[in-house]
Amino acid sequence: MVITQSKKRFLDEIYLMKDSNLSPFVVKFNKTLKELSFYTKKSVRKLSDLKEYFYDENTVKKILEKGNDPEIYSFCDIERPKVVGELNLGWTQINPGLIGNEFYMTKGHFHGPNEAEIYFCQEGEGILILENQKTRIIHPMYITESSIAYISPGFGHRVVNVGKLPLIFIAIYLANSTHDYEKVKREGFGILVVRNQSSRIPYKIIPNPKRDKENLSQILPLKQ
Ligand code: PAN
Ligand code: ZN
Repeated sequence: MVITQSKKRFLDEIYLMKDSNLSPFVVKFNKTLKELSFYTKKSVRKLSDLKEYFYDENTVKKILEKGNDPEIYSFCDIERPKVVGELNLGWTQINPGLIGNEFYMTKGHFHGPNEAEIYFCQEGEGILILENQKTRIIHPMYITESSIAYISPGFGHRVVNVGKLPLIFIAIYLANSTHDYEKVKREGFGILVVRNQSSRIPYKIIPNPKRDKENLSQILPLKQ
């Protein structure tokens, strides 16, 4: 059965009219368990899940061949019904570490063209990579405790932990939004965030050498 947009909207409105579907709630971040006190889904991403996402494939291979498979990050989500008007709440912890010269990071993804998101950084230090899907312009943002980032619709996003401690952030996004990982898996983002041993600042941003030369992105200066 084909459900048209207007029928879907109508069904969503019916759903939202039922009070029983909309019980408000409060959730707490449990520091000891490193998760939310309540969630509907928890995911752990190890190096083997991110094989194609790190630049240095040889180092990835060597680590896995030795029988090591470090946890890169974990995240819990409170997923609400996929109707217009509902929001999901996500919590992510990225561990500190490096694969070759590249810092631990999330896979990163693109949402649909009309789907914005907000990130709130609770603790740690990181770079939020934002890439405009249309223009491919990269907007790197420095985030740390209390930073709140508005991710406009159409911007792919990845978080890189450049600190020595875990980086923790909250995400608020549309419950009916879509997550596209394939594009990132295929070509990565336009920049890599790598260790910088010759400077006071322990990281630097470099263009992603794997990106097709014709598709090289313009990289804006890091926003503090
Ligand atoms: C976040 C991310 C979370 C994990 O909740 O899903 O940080 O990152 P990846 O999804 O890229 O593996 C979010 O942006 N949700 O839309
Ligand atoms: Zn997202």
